[in-house]
Amino acid sequence: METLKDGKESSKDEFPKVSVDEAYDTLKSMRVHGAGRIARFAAQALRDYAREAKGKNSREYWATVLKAGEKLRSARPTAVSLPNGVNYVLYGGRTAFESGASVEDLRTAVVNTADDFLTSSLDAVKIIGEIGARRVKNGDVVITHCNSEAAMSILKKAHDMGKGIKVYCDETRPKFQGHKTAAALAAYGIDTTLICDSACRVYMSHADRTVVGCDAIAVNGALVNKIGTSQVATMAHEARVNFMVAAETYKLDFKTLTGELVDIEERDYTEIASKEWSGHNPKVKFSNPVFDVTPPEYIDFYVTEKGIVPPGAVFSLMKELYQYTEGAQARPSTH
Ligand code: RUB
Repeated sequence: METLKDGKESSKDEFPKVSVDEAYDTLKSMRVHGAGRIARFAAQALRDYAREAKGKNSREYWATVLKAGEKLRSARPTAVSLPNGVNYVLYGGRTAFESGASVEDLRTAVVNTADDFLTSSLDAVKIIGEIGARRVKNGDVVITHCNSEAAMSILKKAHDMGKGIKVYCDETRPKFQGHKTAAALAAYGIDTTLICDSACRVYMSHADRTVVGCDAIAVNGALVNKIGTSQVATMAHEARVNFMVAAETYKLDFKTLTGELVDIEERDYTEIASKEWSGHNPKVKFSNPVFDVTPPEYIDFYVTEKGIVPPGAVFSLMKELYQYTEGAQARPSTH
């Protein structure tokens, strides 16, 4: 455990130690979810694997670490934080491997790079809270969607600043992550109301702003986030309500620079209706895409740990960060 500057306990061991296979299953079944958390969970699992992995020589050791990274990276397809986090950890090892490091030096390089990622990811959430909260006004009514630690960081900081905000959380079907958000914000002392997804438009007319998290940012400034985000954004746009997105820079999806699209995860239908669902008629088909794309026109700005970024500036930010993290993907840029 480490103590951060504000005295709060942070951690390079945020999660229980698990094997790579267990980590993969945990990610796939969403027992750990949320883009930032899955990145840290995978980075921690990879670090713990690298700490104990064996190899007769550097080449053999490095091959097993790469294989573990590949498995973790493949657990969920949409949140780019997962491959970006894993790639960042591997980048530390690869630099050492290419310079002819011994197994022990390679191990140290991977472990240190993972710890660097874990610390800076948590720092980024805190900085986003501080920057974003300045944009929240006294007495604001805010709508949020799903369960985002970065979005909640903004809301909690605004509350700490005495802004007297009121938050509406929608349920976020099918997995109801909005319930978690509502419970966490209410426990923090924020005036919180849980609404069902279909009530969002009713409350949008009374809202001052919308704050959501992010799984991936495309080069054109579009946002990929939990299914339903684009509906909320469309309503905010229609009602002329400010739409802000909390996003660490390791949510930038660099593959979109070369025209690749972000994969949208499709999950099992039982998340929508159980097999025992009383109305189930075998002729009914199900579809369960769990992320959607919000066009840049509906987004006022991203709040990153580097500052406020309008959707139109995403390309420049990608170019700037890609230069110094070439081959490593982005990492939180707090230090
Ligand atoms: C969670 C989700 C969150 C983003 C951002 O989806 O869409 O809004 O991941 O979260 P899931 P954070 O529950 O399917 O992982 O700000 O915590 O990174």
